Amino acid sequence: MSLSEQRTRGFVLLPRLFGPAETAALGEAAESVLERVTGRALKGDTQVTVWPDGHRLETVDGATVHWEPDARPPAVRSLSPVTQLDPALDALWTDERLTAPMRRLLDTDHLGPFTSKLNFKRAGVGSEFRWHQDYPYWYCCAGPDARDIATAMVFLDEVTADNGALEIVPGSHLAGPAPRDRAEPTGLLVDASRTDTGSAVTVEAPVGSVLMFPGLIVHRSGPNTTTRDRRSLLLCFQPAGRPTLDRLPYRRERLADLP
Ligand SMILES: O=C(O)CCC(=O)C(=O)O
Repeated sequence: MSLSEQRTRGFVLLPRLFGPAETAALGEAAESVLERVTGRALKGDTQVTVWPDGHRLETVDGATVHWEPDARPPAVRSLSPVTQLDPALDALWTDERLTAPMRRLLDTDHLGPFTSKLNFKRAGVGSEFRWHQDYPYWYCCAGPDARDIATAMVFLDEVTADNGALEIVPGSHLAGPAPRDRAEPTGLLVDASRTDTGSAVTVEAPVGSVLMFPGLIVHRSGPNTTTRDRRSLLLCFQPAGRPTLDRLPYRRERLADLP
């Protein structure tokens, strides 16, 4: 695909960018980081936040555990930021296999980190993530610089439609911020009744593949209804020299700037 076709479509899938042994090692690092952080959380060593949608977040030493809302026993939905907790994860920020295509996507010569996240999407309990753009989340913190943030999603397990593959609306980033669902408590999700998602594609991929997409692209993922986890590591890049997410205050009032 040419660069201009890629820019029009908005996302790029790089199948099997990481080999099986390397991906397995990243998966082990992810589980070990999770065990360490949740061990501290279970001792009550945390700062708890409950989001307007009822989701519970607990922060331990700067890493936030986002619990699955309805899982019994409790299961972790995501952990963020994470790369600072393990050298193998941290090394990915400068891995040319990621940075070369990301420089092209962001059209910049020098990249820096914005934030990182592990999404666990566990077998049977990983829940839906409704239609959204990442942009409003980033905009509340980074303001207009949020336009220059894009994500590399490294799949630590095979991704299929029934274990929660991403559905993406090609080209939706070109329309800018999409109308948000004002009836939804966080105010961050897309109003799917006012946004055309009819051309969405489901991105299935083998283990070790990487999906890259800009913050303005409209996407969702369904629940994991299988017996297989669908874990992923997300690295959000931006042009070098800008502050990382953890250094920026969350200013919800900025949502008033967006449709
Ligand atoms: O991992 C998923 O299922 C959803 C990922 C996503 O959309 C996000 O983190 O913005």
